[in-house]
Amino acid sequence: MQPVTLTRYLVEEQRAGRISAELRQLISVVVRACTSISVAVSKGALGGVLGEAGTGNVQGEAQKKLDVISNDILLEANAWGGHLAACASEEMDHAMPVPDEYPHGEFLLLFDPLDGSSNIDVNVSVGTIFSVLRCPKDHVEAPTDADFLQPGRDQVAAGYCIYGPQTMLVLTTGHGTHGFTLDREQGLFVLTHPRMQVPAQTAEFAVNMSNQRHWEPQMQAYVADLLAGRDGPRGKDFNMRWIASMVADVHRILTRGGIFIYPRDTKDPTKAGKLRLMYEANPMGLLIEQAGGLASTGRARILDLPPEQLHQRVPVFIGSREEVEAAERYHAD
Ligand code: P6P
Repeated sequence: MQPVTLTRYLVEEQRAGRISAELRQLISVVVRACTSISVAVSKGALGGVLGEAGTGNVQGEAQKKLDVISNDILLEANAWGGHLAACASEEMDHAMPVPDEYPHGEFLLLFDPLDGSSNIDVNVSVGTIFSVLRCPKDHVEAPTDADFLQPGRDQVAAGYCIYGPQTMLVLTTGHGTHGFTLDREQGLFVLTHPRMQVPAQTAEFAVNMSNQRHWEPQMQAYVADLLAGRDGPRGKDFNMRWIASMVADVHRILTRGGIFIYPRDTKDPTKAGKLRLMYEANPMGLLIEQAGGLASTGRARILDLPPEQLHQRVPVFIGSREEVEAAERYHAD
């Protein structure tokens, strides 16, 4: 049987009435931009794209050259198509409406153009995370940040592209989570992981242990019991992985199970966690839930959170259903 390309998958989803022609076009444009980002990332030192850009972003983080390059690639690719009203990005203070010389469409696009960029210079997997929302009332002439403040359950599509040993796209339009691998020779994505399922149980957790002294007592107790292993209350040994690239850690969890945690901590009491709700936790949460997993703040479902700010942060417990539920029990104070 002929391999199913992303183009064929999207045409068949549209024919089945599960996505519109406009959403199909939007996803195709975003994925083409990710292919360009994959080329830029893979050049590394040969492309003069490593290192700092010498600028900072709204998060107060120093931008890498590839952060800025990836952001520009996504903005340029999505400007003229007529399917978007505006973009919002980790790298931009505020939402950016589509230029007036182009028609405005019914969708809003959010992205972290290059997540995990601290790993770029050491050649560890990084990725692009994206989320698609509808414009309020399906059309907004002058979009603002407020138009993006919709709960994650309202996303019409979400995905990431991971730039690792393989470049892979993992996508959901609300009908399961599916993985596509880039065939570089033909320059197209092939469906290689249909209907991904997160195993309900796991013996592997992902957390940055160096923050342990800053965690809430509930989080301390939960992780202490993981570390106690088979002699402790959990009755089994756990393994730990931390890549410090959310796309890579979540991809491993989608593939073999696990729980990824970035909890609230007291390092900076003004922040509710490190990860951003709108373009990290929400898209990853939809992908994981569509694959049978759970996405929680430890106390509430991430996709139900009513956003208050475009760049707001949120505690994240995401992955294997039964393990996220176990972590929630420790936080059910
Ligand atoms: P830390 C990358 O900067 C990121 O936003 C996520 O991709 C990753 O999971 C996390 O931060 C790593 O944070 O504190 O371990 O460097």
